[in-house]
Amino acid sequence: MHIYGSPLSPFVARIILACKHKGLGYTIAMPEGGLKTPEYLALNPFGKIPTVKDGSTVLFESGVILPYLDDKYPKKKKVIPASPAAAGNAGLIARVCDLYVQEPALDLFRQVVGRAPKDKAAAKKALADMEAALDILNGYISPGPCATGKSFTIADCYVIPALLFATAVGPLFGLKDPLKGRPNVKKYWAAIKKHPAAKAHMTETQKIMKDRLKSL
Ligand SMILES: N[C@@H](CCC(=O)N[C@@H](CS)C(=O)NCC(=O)O)C(=O)O
Repeated sequence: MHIYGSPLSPFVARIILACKHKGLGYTIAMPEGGLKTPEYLALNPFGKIPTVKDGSTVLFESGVILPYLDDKYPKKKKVIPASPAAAGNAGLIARVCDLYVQEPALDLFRQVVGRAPKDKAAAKKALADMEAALDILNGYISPGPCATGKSFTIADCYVIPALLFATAVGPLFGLKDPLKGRPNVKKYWAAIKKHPAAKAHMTETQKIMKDRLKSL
C-alpha cells in the first residue's frame, strides 16, 4: 500500500496511526511534482493528501480510508470497535477532535507559517474555540492508555494529530500549556506517547514540526 502524503499532515497522520496499529506495511511519500499535477489529480481530484493506493484501489479522504482499512484487512486489529455503542463513542471523540480541536489549531498554524494572513482577532477566536473544544474533549476522553480506554481505536487516530497541533501552536499564542486544567486529556497525552502504535509517529512529527517552526 502506498500513502501519498507527509506525517506532518494531521489527515495523513490518521492513516499512518491506523496502519501502525494494524501492523500494515506501507510506503509514504509526497506526490511527485506536487499536489496539483495532472497525474496526482487523476488519483485525487481535490489535489489533497492523503490518498492511498492499495493494489488497484485508490481512495482519498481520511474518513473514508480508515474504515476501508478495517474492512479490507479483517484479520488485522480493528480501529473501529465492534459494538455500536463503543464505535459511536470512538467516533464521537474523533469528530470532536476533527471539527473542534484540530480546525482552530490548524487556523493558528496557518497564520504561524504564513499560509494565512496574520490576524489578531481571528487568532483570538481560534484560540478560544480550541480551548472550549479541549474542555469538551476532557469530558469524553479516557485518561488512558487510549482515548476510549484500553484499546487503540479510530479515536486515537484523530486525537493524536489534533493534540500534536494544539500543543504546538498554543504556546505561540500565549497558551503555554493547552492541556493544563484538562486532567483527562493531560493524562491521556502522557500515556499515549508510550503506546507502540503512536510512539514513533509522535516523536517523528514533533521533530518535523519543531524544525518547521524553527525555520520560520
Ligand atoms: N478532508 C480531507 C482533508 C485533507 C487535507 O485538507 N489535506 C491537506 C494537508 S494537511 C492538503 O492536502 N492541503 C493542500 C490543499 O488543499 O491544496 C481528509 O480528511 O483527508
